[in-house]
Amino acid sequence: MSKTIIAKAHTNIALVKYWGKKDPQLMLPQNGSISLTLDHFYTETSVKFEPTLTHDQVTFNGQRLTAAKAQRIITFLDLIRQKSGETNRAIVETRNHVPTSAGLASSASGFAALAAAGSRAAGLELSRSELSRLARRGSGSATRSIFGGFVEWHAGHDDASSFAEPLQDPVDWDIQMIAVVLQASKKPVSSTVGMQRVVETSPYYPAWVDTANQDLGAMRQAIANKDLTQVGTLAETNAMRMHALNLSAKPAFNYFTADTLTAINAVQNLRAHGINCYYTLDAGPNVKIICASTDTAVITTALQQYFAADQLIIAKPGPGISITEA
Ligand code: 2P0
Repeated sequence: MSKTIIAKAHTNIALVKYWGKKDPQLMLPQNGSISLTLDHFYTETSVKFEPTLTHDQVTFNGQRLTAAKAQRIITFLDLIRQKSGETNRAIVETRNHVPTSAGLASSASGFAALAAAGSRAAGLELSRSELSRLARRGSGSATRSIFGGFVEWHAGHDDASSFAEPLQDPVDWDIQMIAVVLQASKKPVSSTVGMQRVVETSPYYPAWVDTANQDLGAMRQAIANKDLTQVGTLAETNAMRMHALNLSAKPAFNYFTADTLTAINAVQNLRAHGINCYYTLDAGPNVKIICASTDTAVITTALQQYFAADQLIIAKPGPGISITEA
């Protein structure tokens, strides 16, 4: 009889970003990336394969999804069926533990949890590294969410060589992120579409790949040295280079809002006043501030000139996936 398996995966924020695929089918990235898994944001997903079903049933935050909305999840379940020989359809219930409408919902924790729960429910016993490869097929950033702490995703050159590994877990030094949660004011370009467009049209793309590869070595060293200044400086520069790709695409696009620039300026101003803090940005308007917990009060006080207290969420390094049987 098929079991119900529950998996929990935390989201991650890239410090050296993934922004472009060299193989969209296998989801192989153009460059490796390094991230920090966060404790505050996670997805819990249960999967059960059920002989009586004629279609996969997907419920997201308590709401049943239409087949069209669940298509990416169904395609991923098909991949699990193909690998395991499981022939039944599945009941999938997934819940994102992020603040309501925070815009931080991430395919990273979602596909990591689905890979872990789905593969186990289908009878596969995958290693963490095999799970990372499987999660990659759902969404690139999910490759990293299998692991806790600082994580590196090796770009690789084929399915077997493109997976993530822990760089440092647990993280036993003082580094955290303050997420500044902002509302998107315009229809965003999806990550998948945006990164493909920059690969195809930005004249700066080769320079991005070169510098991102250099950033990987420097970031590994900064993490090993537990050096917040170096981690933050490298992450901030890398993030802005990624966003510069978007500005240089044809047609150009960007994820910034006026509030994004306000938050960036606030971080720069704090730094000018001696506070060791840095920002990074992903495919949306939210700003994540990299800092030590000892500076939480001074940073949140400064940010509250512009934003409400509940727009500022403090996240610490978080764990890798956990898998349980219901
Ligand atoms: C990252 N992002 O490294 C980068 C930085 C956003 C900016 O990975 O097409 O949802 O599913 O592989 O992983 C977001 O893109 O894209 C992302 P797909 P994904 O975290």
